[in-house]
Amino acid sequence: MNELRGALIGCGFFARNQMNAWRDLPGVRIVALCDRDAGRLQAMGEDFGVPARFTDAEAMLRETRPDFVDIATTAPSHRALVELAASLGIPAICQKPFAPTMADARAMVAACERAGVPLMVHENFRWQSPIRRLRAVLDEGTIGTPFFGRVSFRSAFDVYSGQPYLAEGERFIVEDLGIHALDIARFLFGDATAITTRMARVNPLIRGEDVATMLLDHAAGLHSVVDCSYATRLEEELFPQTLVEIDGALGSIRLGPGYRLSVTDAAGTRHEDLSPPLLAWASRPWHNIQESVLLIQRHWLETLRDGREPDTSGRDNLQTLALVEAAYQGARTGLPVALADV
Ligand code: NAD
Ligand code: 89V
Repeated sequence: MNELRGALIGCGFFARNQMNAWRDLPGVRIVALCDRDAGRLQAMGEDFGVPARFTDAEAMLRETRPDFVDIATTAPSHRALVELAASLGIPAICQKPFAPTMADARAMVAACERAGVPLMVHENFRWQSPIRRLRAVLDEGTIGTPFFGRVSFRSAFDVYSGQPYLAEGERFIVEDLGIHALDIARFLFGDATAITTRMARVNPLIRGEDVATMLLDHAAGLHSVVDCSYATRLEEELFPQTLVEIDGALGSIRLGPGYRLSVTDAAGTRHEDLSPPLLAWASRPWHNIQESVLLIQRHWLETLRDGREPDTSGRDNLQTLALVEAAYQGARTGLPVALADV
């Protein structure tokens, strides 16, 4: 198996997880790094032993010609960097949120399709092992046809100290975190046809909304509620656990606090402990997300080698991003928004 040579753009807060995961995965090596911030670039280069360092992405890609590029910058830079990769014929992974607007996202997908290069969005929450197991149990079919779902993320964890930009944007929780929960809803219940949204800002120190409640109509006929909050103080802080409820005609599934799965069907109720492993480089409470980074990056390597479209391809992610856009549109008017109109 030929070793794949990757390059990383963006040496910030989250990229360390991506670098650790690349180091764990066989058959791949990050051969070059890029960041506009020389200090961050140097720190990442030294910590991960990567001597090829650039402050200009185009120079890095032209000089090193990697097999793929991993874009770990924030959303405003994504379109230019993905289009750059496409223009050089280099397959790209792009962090979420894929783009600030649907127009940008569609242009990025079109650019990669024209160039014939694979494009995956690093939409990793559906790759969390408890969510994978939940989907497998749902697929067993013993709860019958699902008629209701809930994907819930409620916390008061201080996300602002590690990611200060989260407090500054006009949009916050739906664009940053709700996007993951909406993607999980799509992963479990299929695409949505309409969304109705209510938003609020509870924390006076931030600019955007930190609470959102969304009702989704799914094409498959069921409804789901996707709710998220960074203003919810609980007896037990659950960050970053996503809780899930699914009711079917013959039973129900719950993914509860502490990664506890309960399945009730004709055979009675059974439980599973779905606690994710603590990888050698991971730290609580982030270990659930950190494991999903490893799993999505492994998926990328497999799809790149096999010439398959990744599950969270740019094309697929347009549906998740459309839900985000529709949520903001609907929160302004109070009315349901049809996804076909986004
Ligand atoms: P950050 O601001 O800490 O890091 C981004 C880095 O990119 C900075 O060092 C910046 O200098 C660099 N950069 C920006 N534009 C550049 C360009 N054109 N060329 C070179 N370098 C450039 O941000 P972060 O917190 O690491 O977040 C990065 C992305 O990861 C965001 O989109 C965020 O939403 C996402 N994120 C995802 C998860 C997840 O679980 N998938 C978790 C946290 C953050
Ligand atoms: O996963 C994320 O996208 C992060 C956080 C968990 C803080 O919302 O930004």
